[in-house]
Amino acid sequence: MNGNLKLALQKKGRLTEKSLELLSLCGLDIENYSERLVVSVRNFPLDILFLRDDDIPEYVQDGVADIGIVGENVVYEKQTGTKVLEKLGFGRCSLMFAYPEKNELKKIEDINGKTIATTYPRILNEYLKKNNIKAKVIELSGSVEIAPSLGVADLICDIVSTGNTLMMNKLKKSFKVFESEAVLISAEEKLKDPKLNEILNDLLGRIRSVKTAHSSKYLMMNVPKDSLETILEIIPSLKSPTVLSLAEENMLAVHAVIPSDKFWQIVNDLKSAGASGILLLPIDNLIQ
Ligand code: PRT
Ligand code: ZN
Repeated sequence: MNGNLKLALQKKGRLTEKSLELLSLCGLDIENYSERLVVSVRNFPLDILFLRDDDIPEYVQDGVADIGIVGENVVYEKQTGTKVLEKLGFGRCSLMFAYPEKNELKKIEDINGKTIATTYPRILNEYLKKNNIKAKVIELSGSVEIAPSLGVADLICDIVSTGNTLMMNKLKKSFKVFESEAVLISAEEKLKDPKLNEILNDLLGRIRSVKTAHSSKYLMMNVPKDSLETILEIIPSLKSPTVLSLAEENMLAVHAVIPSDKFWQIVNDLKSAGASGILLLPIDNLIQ
């Protein structure tokens, strides 16, 4: 016990790189981790444990790690009782039904009496029960997409992101069972050890600031003084915009933090209202 907070991450897989990137954006200086089980962070009281993603909820629940980063699909399938502290915005995917192209699946009731192959039997069974559907569930440990062509199942229930795997296996996607993204989990909402809880809150604050910064941009522009009111009405600002005077007397500079996805919706309105020299800049961190 060195007093550090212990974070479990996927050792090698789809979530590894994005998780490390998030920590690095949080200002954490992580030593070269290749092939090591535990790595310390140089400038933050955190030890990172590299594990298989399927084991992370259990290790967190048992206290081997205090917190973990894992897909919601794994959290809900394992049902270890861990709590989701924060959604992290990467590793997005859906658990979906898919069936051979030559067949039809128009309504969810058409699944009645069918055989479904999946690696997520718990989430699937819960969904079937909720929708009052009786079907046979076959649990496989991988390569679910080949089950229909092998004659093992009528349809599958699997994770889909781009849909390429389904296409290559001549399967059509159908109803969505569950949507997932990477999440930060812990055994309890608040850690028992107050020191560890303080470190966790520091980390959570940084993660939230990185998330807000990534979904925001810094907007700068020059506006004629008499259009200021119209311009301020157009800007979907997170906080009150900054208005600065310029050397040119009848012009002002307006600066605001806006949600990134709103920019292209408002840019024409800004121009029509007389804004010029419009600049949109990325933000590294945004502490609110
Ligand atoms: O070795 P370890 O057990 O740690 O890793 P793993 O192989 O079990 O998991 P990994 O690295 O494949 O995925 C980790 C997590 O990433 C998952 O639990 C999901 O939360 C998330 N994720 C995001 C995905 C996908 N996208 C994804 N596309 N997990 C799996 N897939 C697979 C899917 O199972 C299917 O085989 O990719 C295929 C479909 O992809 P598309 O793009 O062709 O639709
Ligand atoms: Zn796994």
